[in-house]
Amino acid sequence: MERVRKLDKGSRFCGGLEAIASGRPRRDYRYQKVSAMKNLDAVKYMDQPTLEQFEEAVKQHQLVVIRGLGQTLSKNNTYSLDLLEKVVENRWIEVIRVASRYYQWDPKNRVPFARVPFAEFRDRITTETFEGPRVYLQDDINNFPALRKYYQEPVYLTGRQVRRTKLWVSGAGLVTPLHYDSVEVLHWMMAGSKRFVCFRPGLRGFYPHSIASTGPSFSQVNPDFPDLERFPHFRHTWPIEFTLKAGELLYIPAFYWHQVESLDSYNASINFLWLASKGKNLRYFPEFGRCLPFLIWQNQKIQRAKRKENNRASGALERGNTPG
Ligand SMILES: O=C(O)CCC(=O)C(=O)O
Repeated sequence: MERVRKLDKGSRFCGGLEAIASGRPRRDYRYQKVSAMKNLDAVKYMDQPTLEQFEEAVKQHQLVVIRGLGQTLSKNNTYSLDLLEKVVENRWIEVIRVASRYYQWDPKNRVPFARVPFAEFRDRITTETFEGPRVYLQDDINNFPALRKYYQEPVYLTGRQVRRTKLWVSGAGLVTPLHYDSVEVLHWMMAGSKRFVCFRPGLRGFYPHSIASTGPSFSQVNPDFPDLERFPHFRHTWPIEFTLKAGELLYIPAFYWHQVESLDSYNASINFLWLASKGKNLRYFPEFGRCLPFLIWQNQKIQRAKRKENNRASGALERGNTPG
């Protein structure tokens, strides 16, 4: 019997009616010939789970959306541009600057990061057009120490050594290319919403950039418009698509592929990263090995940032101030 089932109208997983209504491309290429049943419980929705219940899901290596916590975590509930402006006080921030909403970069070079004053960033995201050049704030939360007053760390981070916490702020339509992280991620949507297209771990079908490139964990395929002549095996992959709304937290297990589209005119989120267990790294060894040089580079960057932070703090103490 033909096991292939055509995902059609309005399916949560194929960008059907919903996609047509929103003007997004309707996917009708062959990789959508997915067993819909297979994806039915690909995302586990949990209402204010206990830490133990969450741990169980982490063990299952499954995508989890946690609901009902937004109110508890945010201490004022409105993560607006105004609030950020107040917190950042027009300091210089790190953004990526790209030519269009679907961006790729030359894998021989680094991602096009730039430093701009916050006011310039604010100006740009409030005036940029859907298809024109874009900026995306993706910076370490340590550069916004005053923001910590406005949120509480989720209880699900208890007992984990969080390696990095990042703030993400973007305008509508911006798409982070398909990639996987070799760390575990908890992505908390503070304002706006994002469309996630995820795939279970694996290398076949995803055509990641070369191991010698600056993006060995980034796919060359754009799942919204896959070039199946160049990337024929991509048709055998199974997308899991869903929208993460403000107040929700998404657990992305290490090595899961994800492409992320910002949907609202203003989107803000914080993500927390911690190292995957040795067991997971062993289980996904080919994926892990591919991004080892990147991990080492990132670790050095984190250490440098920590040293800078310590120097700043001890400088402040010497001047009789407490660190910010
Ligand atoms: O929000 C985005 O644009 C990308 C987020 C992401 O890749 C992550 O949280 O791991």
